[in-house]
Amino acid sequence: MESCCRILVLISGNGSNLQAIIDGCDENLHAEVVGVISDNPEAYGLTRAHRHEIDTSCVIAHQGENRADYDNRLNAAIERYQPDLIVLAGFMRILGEELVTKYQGRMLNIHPSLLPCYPGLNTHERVLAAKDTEHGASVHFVIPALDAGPVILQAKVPVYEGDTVEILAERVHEQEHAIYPLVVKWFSQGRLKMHDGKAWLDNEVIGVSGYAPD
Ligand code: NHR
Ligand code: GAR
Repeated sequence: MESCCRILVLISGNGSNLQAIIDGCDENLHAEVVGVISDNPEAYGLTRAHRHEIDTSCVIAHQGENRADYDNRLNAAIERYQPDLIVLAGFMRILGEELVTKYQGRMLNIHPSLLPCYPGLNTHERVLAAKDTEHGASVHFVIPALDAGPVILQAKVPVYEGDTVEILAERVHEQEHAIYPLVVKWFSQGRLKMHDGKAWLDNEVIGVSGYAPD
């Protein structure tokens, strides 16, 4: 890709994945984080963005506001950045079909489970309750159906007896920080696409469990 990929990151909280992507972009001439939007004005990720002189906006849901009105305000904030890629990084609001469709193929999410297992919230709790021995994270294209878009890359972690939610979450986070910047790099290089409801890397379909080198 000749021109720089303009990346907009949406957060709600700590922003450790945002940090990993900022750090990854520092080493990648193809990509730049041009803005960070948070639905939470207290999100620590906003401080991280400011440290890197990255522009930030907050789009805070009003009490009683319906989802369509929120999405319209979010859409206006997004448009100001003219992004080539939108990265959801711990963004905690479900987005409506119109907004997602507008950016389909240009919107990524990282989800803390081995999708299609455990879509939705509280994944670490559910993995422990089920006594699973394996857990992980998935990067996927966002489609209107929640956590159901085509998976691009997964990382697995073991679950040990005696693990707590905190310990397990930290183990998953470490893997997230490795895989998310890599996927962003692929996209910014023009190697990663979505079509026919599937993810493609270098013109090859990515399998349902994400890219795995032979
Ligand atoms: N929007 C669409 N249309 N599709 C997806 O795949 C999306 C999405 C928005 C966010 C991230 C997702 C995750 O990785 C994500 C994927 C929030 C909720 C949720 O239930 C679920 C999944 C994800 C993000 N949010 C509550 C809501 O009513 C609010 C919860 C809260 O504020 O604590 O929006 O897990
Ligand atoms: C990450 O583990 C991400 O997978 C998860 O929230 C964390 C955000 O951490 N995402 C969701 O649960 C989305 N519903 P971060 O703010 O430090 O990047």
